[in-house]
Amino acid sequence: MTFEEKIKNNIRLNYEDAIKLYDMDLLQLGEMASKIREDKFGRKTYYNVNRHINPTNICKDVCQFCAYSASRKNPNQYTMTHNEILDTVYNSVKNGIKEVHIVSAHNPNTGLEWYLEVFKKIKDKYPSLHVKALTAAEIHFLSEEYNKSYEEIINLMIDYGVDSMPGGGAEIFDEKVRKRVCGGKVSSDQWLQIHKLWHQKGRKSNATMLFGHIESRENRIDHMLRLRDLQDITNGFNSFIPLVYQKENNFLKVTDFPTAQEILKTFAIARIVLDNIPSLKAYWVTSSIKLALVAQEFGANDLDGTIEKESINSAAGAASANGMKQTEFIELIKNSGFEPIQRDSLYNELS
Ligand code: V47
Repeated sequence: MTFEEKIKNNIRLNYEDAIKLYDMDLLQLGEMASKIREDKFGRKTYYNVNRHINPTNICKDVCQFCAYSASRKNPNQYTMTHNEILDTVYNSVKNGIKEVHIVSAHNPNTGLEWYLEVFKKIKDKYPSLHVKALTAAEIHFLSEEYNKSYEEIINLMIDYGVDSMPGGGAEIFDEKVRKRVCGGKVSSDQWLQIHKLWHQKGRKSNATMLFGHIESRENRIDHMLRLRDLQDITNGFNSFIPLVYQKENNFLKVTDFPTAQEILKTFAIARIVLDNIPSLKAYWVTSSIKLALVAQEFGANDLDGTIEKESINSAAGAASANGMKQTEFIELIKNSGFEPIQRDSLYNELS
């Protein structure tokens, strides 16, 4: 049976099938992925009006790919006060944001309350603003640092007003590669366990995959299948986000970077293999906006959002420091032949 026949007959692709997809012609693969995308979303492409805030870059972990974290000797280290964070949120709310996406480094100096209380302060002032915050890597760090179980941290997040969890910290699940790129932080099993617990509370999250560094195609498929297995149990992931590795200012020695063709194949394969995660996000920050627009023809139905300011990937070379204007976003999606739809954080259509 061909891949097309398997997909048509709702027969899931297994690991061996999925690896073989990489050998297919790009356009043929794109056609298969596009068909699935069009059946689910037509020509609609979702985006969100959001703001990213990264309140501290002081980190007790050292991930080899990370250009954002500052060691304590780094003169550029910073930790925002709650008032500074609230001022940022205030200015962004005036600009119409519907979501604030708050992700920090693993700072052992602030205390647990600094991490959590700010969510309550934001929610008290802006009850309808969606707070997407704390990656599984941060939850693991807080759990170890403050001697609390994952469930205790998750219950606190809910009490303090976190609405959904971002997908960061997943990196690549293969244990050998993970050890080389981010040994010491949350393990793959722990990352999955934390999202499972979050989903069991009736909450939604996203899942990322950092690719284009030292991982293999096999590692990417393995990563997707571990997510697919968890999604079968919880149905809690809203979107899958392949993050393209940015090479500047970090410790990882990478010599071979993925071609645009390899990136687009990875998007298309994710759309085909991850049959149970509804949205595929082309995060324009790491793929570049041009490739993100092309990725719409390879299965992507979501381009994330306006962001306003971005520190993690821009530190590693991405052209995202100042976000994107909503009008520009809309024009770009329209001009690429798709229908821009503003969504909320849970994928309800707004306009
Ligand atoms: O976890 C760090 C990645 C992630 C680099 O859930 C890098 O909606 C590329 O998770 N090159 C944080 N990537 C960003 C993230 C995210 C972004 C947008 C939307 C959502 C969502 C989540 O950034 C980290 C890490 O995997 N990252 N360094 C780098 N050099």
